[in-house]
Amino acid sequence: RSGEMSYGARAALSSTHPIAKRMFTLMEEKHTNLCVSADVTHTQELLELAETLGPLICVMKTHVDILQDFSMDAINKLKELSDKHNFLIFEDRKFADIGNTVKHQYEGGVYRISSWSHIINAHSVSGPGVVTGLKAVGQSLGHGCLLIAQMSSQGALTTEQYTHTTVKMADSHPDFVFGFISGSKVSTKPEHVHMTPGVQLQSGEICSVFNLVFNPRCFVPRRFLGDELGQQYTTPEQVIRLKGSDIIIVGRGILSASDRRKEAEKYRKAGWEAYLSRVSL
Ligand code: S5P
Repeated sequence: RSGEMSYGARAALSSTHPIAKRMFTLMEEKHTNLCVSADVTHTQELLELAETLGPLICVMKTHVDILQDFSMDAINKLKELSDKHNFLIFEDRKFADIGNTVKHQYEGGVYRISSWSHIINAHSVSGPGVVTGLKAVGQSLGHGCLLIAQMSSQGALTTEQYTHTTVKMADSHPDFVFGFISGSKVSTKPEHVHMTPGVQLQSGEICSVFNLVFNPRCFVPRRFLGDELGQQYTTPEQVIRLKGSDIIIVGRGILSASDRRKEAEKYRKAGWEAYLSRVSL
């Protein structure tokens, strides 16, 4: 069964997309299935995250439209760090328009996403034209796309039928779509990558004296952390071992820690151990 194949074995399949191949290979090399969601508002902080967490992650996910000081100069530095630490860049733009519009949004504007992001994602709601449009720009650049098959937020409209149709849409574009954003494994193809957001380690740390003084979040029960706007969390163990996904996407679980590197290492370890227990089933 595909969930029990190693990342390395999946990288070696001839039908695996070049980006997925690179991803599976570096995951195996670096022993990580952690994607950090770098949801910060300043480029300096973004670059600091890339430098300190780079060795621990397989992918850095960005939302460049929340940066207050976006510049191509910062993006070029991010690209250098992605080479230095061997991780892929994923701009979480969630394209969702007609093919012609997304083509322009991907290639042009202020952000020129296609010039630097290895991976992008798209909603399938507008139909296959969204993929055709994005592919017209990204395929020749060697980039790849993930389709959003399920969402982590409460009340998401991604029904079973929607998810199923999204998988079929991916199947018709294997030369560009290499996987999914989803809560669980939605495709049976071992060449498909599944990336899951809405991940936090369940057991909260016992608050240290330092945290009691400087981190007021320490007092807040976990169910109120980050989900007052509908976000829902599961653990790395659940996502990788039970739900059969491949990569955990973690934002605030790491970003709100006082020591981000130490926290990221906890997530890397939890995700990797869950993977090892799955492949050795
Ligand atoms: O269904 C989704 C899809 C995505 S890509 N739910 C999500 O939360 N995301 C993104 O993952 C979201 O935009 C954010 O950047 C990240 C989750 O952040 P966290 O702080 O809740 O871990």
